Amino acid sequence: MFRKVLIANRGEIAIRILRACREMGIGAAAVYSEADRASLHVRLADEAHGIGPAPSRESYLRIDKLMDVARRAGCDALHPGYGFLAENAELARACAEHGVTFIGPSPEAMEKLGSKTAARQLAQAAGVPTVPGTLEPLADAAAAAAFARQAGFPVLLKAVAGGGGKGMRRVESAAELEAAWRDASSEAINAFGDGRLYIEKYLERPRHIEIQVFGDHHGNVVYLGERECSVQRRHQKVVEESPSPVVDAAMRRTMGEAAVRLARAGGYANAGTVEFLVDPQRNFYFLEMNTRLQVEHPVTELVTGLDLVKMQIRAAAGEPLALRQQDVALRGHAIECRIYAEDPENNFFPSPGKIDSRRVPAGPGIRLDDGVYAGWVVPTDYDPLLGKLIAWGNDRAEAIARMRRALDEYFIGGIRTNLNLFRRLLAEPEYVRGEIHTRWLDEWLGRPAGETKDPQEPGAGVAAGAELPEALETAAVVAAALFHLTANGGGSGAEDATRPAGGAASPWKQEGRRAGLARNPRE
Ligand code: MV4
Repeated sequence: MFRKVLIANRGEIAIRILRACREMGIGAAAVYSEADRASLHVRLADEAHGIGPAPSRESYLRIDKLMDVARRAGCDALHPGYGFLAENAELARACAEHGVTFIGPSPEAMEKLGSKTAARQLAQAAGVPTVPGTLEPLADAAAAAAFARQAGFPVLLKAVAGGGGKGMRRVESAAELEAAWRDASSEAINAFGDGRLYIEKYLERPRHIEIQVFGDHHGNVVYLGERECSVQRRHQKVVEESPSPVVDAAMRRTMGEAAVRLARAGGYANAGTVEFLVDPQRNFYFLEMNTRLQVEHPVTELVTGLDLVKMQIRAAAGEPLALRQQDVALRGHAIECRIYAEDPENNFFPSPGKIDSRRVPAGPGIRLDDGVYAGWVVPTDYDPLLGKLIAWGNDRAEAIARMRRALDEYFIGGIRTNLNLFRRLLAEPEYVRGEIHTRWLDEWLGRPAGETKDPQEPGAGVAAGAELPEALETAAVVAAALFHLTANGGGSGAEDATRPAGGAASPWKQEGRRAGLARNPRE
């Protein structure tokens, strides 16, 4: 086993990895940028090493600095977390050159699966269904037009090096193709330094369902159920759950076996995720493979009872998988909410700043993976993910009930967060019925007044940001202001500033709070 792991990341995922190291009796070295000097991952680590200025280009993305810390601190392994360099084959290569074990797949597997067209070829060869489209990069817009004539519109141009929806354009007709080609290609050059495109038939309102796979270095690969990740906004996942409300045992097995075939074909080891689009008839199509531990891994951990980070460390150290496919059993249901320092009432504008107070949820079935503390200033330099709230229940209804209960316990003061969005979302009948798809959240957020329900007041809600009658709005603002003064010592500007300690606000106060904040976003 390793002596000391270098944790090449920050925030909640650095802490998650640190916790696994502690439980395994392995040392851990943290790294930090100048913006993270006082961050929780640094405070919790056995040792921490500065790696440069705040911008990630000058710190968390510097392979040379990471290798220097690994050497100085005597680390024999490196965990990249997610984001930053997690899917960078050059980091995996540098680790190998420096005698440091990279906790993840080989650089070859990462490169093969990083090219979307190469991954599609691999999937096709492994008998994994793919969206109808090209398996090779297209030569030009004319080649795209030829495919579209055959397959019919709409089609989707995608970047070969893509991910996260960048370099992607939906095309409705032949007339739009030239311009869409230029837009997608230049966006891909800017984002990835690679302007090559391929094309697929456009699937309308698919679900996004992904399979967790795990391989060791002895040829064993298993699948660990699926995650339903359809609730997204602008390609950012917002809520994830396992199992998916639409996947039954037979479908899980078919998708799981397909995902394992792809992982085997790619020579894949360690934790990976195979993403699928699923149409309303429940046909599934391979989308892409993520060669890292994912943000939403806790929902899989809670339903499988496994510790994916410990499994990653053991597999990287050469240990064979401790379980076979028939040993994998799913129990209950888990849901994750990504808690962001952003303001849903103000176009999801990032809201960094000082967390002046905080009360965290706990109790049966609740897990909180976060990386913050009261008194800490959320830096502006990075993704404003504060942490993840995860609820487990014996079934989906219990998981939802626990999540709603935990959200009502949760208080973060001093900054805006998206907590209130989750309070509304988890009470939305369509969400509760599992009737979701990849455009659902955008459509739900755009619905006019009266069509989304207040969490505390079923059937009678007014949408956030909705117009109240003028007199009622004035009354609501006054009520909110009074509540600030009497219950909250003057108010702090937090989205939750009017929330009383120990319980949910009344529907009236909730409405007043929303109306007041919507009118005076920075008060
Ligand atoms: C698609 C699609 C519909 N049809 N491909 C978005 C991110 C990128 N990785 C793939 N994406 C999509 N590919 C075809 N042929 C719809 C999306 C898509 C999407 C996929 C997963 C999760 C959220 C999404 C939101 C919008 C569009």
